[in-house]
Amino acid sequence: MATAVLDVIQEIRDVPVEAYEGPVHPDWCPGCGDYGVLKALQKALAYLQIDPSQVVVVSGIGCSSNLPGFIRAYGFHGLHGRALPVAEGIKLANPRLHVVVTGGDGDGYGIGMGHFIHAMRRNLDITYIVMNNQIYGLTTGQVSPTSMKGVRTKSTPYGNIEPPVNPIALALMSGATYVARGFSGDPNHLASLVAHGIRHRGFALIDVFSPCVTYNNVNTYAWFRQRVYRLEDEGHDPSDFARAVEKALEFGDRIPIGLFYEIEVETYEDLEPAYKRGIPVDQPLGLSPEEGARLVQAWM
Ligand SMILES: Cc1ncc(C[n+]2csc(CCOP(=O)(O)OP(=O)(O)O)c2C)c(N)n1
Repeated sequence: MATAVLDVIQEIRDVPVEAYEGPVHPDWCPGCGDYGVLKALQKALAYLQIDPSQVVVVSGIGCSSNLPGFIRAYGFHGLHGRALPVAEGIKLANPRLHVVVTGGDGDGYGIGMGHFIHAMRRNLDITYIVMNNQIYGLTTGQVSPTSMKGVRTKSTPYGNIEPPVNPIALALMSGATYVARGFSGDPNHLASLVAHGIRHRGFALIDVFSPCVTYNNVNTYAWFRQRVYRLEDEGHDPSDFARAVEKALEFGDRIPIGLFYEIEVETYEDLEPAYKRGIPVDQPLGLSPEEGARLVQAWM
């Protein structure tokens, strides 16, 4: 698996993505790291030849959470921090769909933290991409759960006194079965991590360093370029849990990106007793067509 991530980089580089381009152009700031994440997701879907009608992209609130509006697929733009429970409901109702959740560090590791841990513990077959810019972008630059200690932001003018959350270590400890980190400045590597994450059966976290060029002037592209290195280039074995934990704690002059850990175990869907009767989307609703039409009218 260590080489598999790098193996597809060449193929994914030139894959055409037009089929996944939505009619709305992103309104992110010029240079925002989230453009690279959108492109990486489109490339991953194109590489895997997944039809847009088979994909649901779910989000909460934030600049990054606007992503479902910019990709050609089904989408759900929900409440701040509540993307994962919505995604779990969609996946359980119709496990044939590819469910991808996209959002920010504030959305996922702040207000959505409880959902994050429980989704990983359950191992539903969902791909979660977190655009981690270490700041609240949409609300114009307040400190976030992944902001580094000491940084001055709009809400911490004397320096942040809180230590940051470590999403990679947290994912490993919470039972995520695919744990990776990408960087918007290395887009084909990121696309290949996303493709492997979508193909993985079980909960996949892809935390992405996605620089906010407007409100975070510390963790810039240049800052990351000086520090990041690919785990795959160093022969890291993603089946080695203890080594993955060690790598998760590395954050300083050198910062690893790549696939930290992957394991195949039963998913929540494999174990769900209610599926013995078939999956919900195939079950009759128990309503007459007339009653169904009346309810749809009432909701519109
Ligand atoms: C319940 C609730 N609390 C707070 C907000 C205000 N709010 C909107 S986006 C956001 C943070 C976004 O940060 P992040 O998820 O990191 O996304 P980014 O904009 O940086 O991509 C906050 C606090 C809200 N919309 N709803």
